[in-house]
Amino acid sequence: MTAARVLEEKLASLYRAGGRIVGGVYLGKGQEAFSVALGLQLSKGRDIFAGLIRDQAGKLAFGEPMLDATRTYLGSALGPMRGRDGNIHRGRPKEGLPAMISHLGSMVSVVAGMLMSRRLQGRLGDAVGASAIGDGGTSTGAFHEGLNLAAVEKLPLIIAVANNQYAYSTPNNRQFACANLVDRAKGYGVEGYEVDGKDLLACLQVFQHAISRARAGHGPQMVVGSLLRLGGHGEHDDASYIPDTIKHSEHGRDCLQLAEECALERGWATVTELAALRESSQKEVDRALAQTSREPSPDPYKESWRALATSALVDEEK
Ligand SMILES: Cc1ncc(C[n+]2csc(CCOP(=O)(O)OP(=O)(O)O)c2C)c(N)n1
Ligand SMILES: [Mg+2]
Repeated sequence: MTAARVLEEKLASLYRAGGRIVGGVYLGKGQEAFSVALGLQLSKGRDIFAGLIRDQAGKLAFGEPMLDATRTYLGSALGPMRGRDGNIHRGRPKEGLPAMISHLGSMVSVVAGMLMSRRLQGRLGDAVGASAIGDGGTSTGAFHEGLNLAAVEKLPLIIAVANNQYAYSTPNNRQFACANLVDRAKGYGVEGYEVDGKDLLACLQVFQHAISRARAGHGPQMVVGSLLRLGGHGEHDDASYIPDTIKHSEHGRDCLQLAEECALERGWATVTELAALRESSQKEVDRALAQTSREPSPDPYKESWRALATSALVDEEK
């Protein structure tokens, strides 16, 4: 969580400084606990994790190298997308990290398809696949079709719904009429859970349970975490439409600060250790950026314009 926060703070300042980052910057501030609790409990090499634009923390926890993020944002030819895809559209399908197509539901059927193909080839084993989604994304056709298919096929799919109260500027009460998004799980015969998405321990527990249910053959599991996006939709957006009453409510509390308070209270870390953690994250981010800055951009005259799946990253899922 700390590494993701420090990295994203740095990406935000590079974006504001101008010139270094082409395209948007979309951050996960306030969503790190929910994201990390999932990414940490999946295992790279066995499971699949389709994180979205607010899942920097979960991706690092899953094992995506920090360089993948800096190289994609800064357009290095040595990055996983060879400097040709912007910001968050990166992945390593062979390692269980499908590249994000869209934030709005398309990854549910991608992960379901990856699980189906492994099953048909007899190599699914006890792997699970996780697909992140936002509150807004749960109203798209892609989400409903993907979830329905996964439920019918009883796929070991975890759907992590980060309900950050807004889809860009549209609040929950203009998005859906059900009492809680978890009701959508019931409608498809899927097991669903609600959790305080700012509470790291609660998130770890609920994802542990959901992942073990999926591994044990109980079909898709939907976890809805409530939290607040502690920033704009992207760094271009000042989020002025979010009222102060919400920002200053329980929803608006910072999950990283809460996790640090929890670690201190329980004696799991000291103030000095937490400061050292921030410092080592800072160094890691600085190293990744310094290395990326020395790397070449893609050369359009020499570039092979074939797709990701034909490069060294050839997808074992095909
Ligand atoms: C078809 C389509 N419409 C609109 C967008 C722009 N867009 C990207 S994310 C987003 C809001 C998504 O809200 P939510 O699912 O709640 O996720 P959050 O951004 O809150 O994490 C919008 C409108 C898009 N990418 N694709
Ligand atoms: Mg949202």
